[in-house]
Amino acid sequence: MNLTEWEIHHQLEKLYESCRTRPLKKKDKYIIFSDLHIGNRTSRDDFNNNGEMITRVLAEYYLPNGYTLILNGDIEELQKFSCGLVYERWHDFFEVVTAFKKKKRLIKLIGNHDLELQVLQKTGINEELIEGLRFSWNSHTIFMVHGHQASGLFTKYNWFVGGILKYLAYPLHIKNRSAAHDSKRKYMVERRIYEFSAQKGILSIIGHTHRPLFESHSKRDSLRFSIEILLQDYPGMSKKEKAEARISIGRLRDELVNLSKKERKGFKTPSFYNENILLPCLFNSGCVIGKRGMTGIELTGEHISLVHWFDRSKRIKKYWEKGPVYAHPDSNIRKRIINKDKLEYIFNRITLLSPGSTSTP
Ligand SMILES: [Mn+2]
Repeated sequence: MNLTEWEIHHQLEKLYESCRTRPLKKKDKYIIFSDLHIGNRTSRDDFNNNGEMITRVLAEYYLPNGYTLILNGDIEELQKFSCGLVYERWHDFFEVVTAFKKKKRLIKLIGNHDLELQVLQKTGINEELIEGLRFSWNSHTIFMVHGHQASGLFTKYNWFVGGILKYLAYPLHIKNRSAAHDSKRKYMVERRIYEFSAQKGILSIIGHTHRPLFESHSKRDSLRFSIEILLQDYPGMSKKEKAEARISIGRLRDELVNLSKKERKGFKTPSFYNENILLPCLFNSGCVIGKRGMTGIELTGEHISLVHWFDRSKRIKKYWEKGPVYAHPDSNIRKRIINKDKLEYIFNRITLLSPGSTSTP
């Protein structure tokens, strides 16, 4: 049995009201990763894809560059593996997380796959485990939550589902049918948190669905949007700008064509918000277990960016390296910025485009 829409909304509201608020200051720097699903380091462990890369990126890039690490849920995969094994096998990763904690630069949120941690003895990196977090930025709010709280089924029966997965499904090698694999449920979670955020005029950052979202746009929408803007600006560009724009348009077009091919094979990435005006209030950091790298969100007092880290020695798309890319020293590790915008611009749009804006001074 599922929760009703009203119950889910009420649950989000309660969580929103109860969580701590911290100011987001101009010089602050946060990196948000979610959905690591860390396992036992065997072939059945999804974290194997990028586990070594994220360990290095955190230790050599985000830690020395002064970022605070936000782990937004589904960090330890406790529906499939035991806690002790996860920490033991990925000791090197948790050591880096502990280094952030020692500098008081770690925030860890709960997800549905690591929900067990709530009842286990909270020590080390889980000492201050939280369910939600609010940032105040000028007079605005950024709300952070894993996202399973908006999925009726998982909230009420997570223990049951977890038990089944670990003790029954996993030994029989039944594929994990969690929200990430069920596009309809994905859509519902995103839509509910979108509506919740739009109604409140806040910006929300979630994980859980493994689908990176920037300003409520899926990858397909973002690509179309970027092409459209470049085409509009094209006539007024200088010769040099036109040459650069042609390269960018070509790259975006390739990516869009590729996405369409994938969709025809059955991977639907729907543009699901049937609204005339889409508010840029929903962001999703994606996940760390992708075959072609990991995505995360960088948040500073001025900007928000969706970033993609990948290993260029692995099978990657050729055009990914054509744009501005950060090359991590002495490695094949690369970072590209998928989207970036000013917080001020985003909040202006959220405020001015929301239905209630005409009545507030
Ligand atoms: Mn999840």
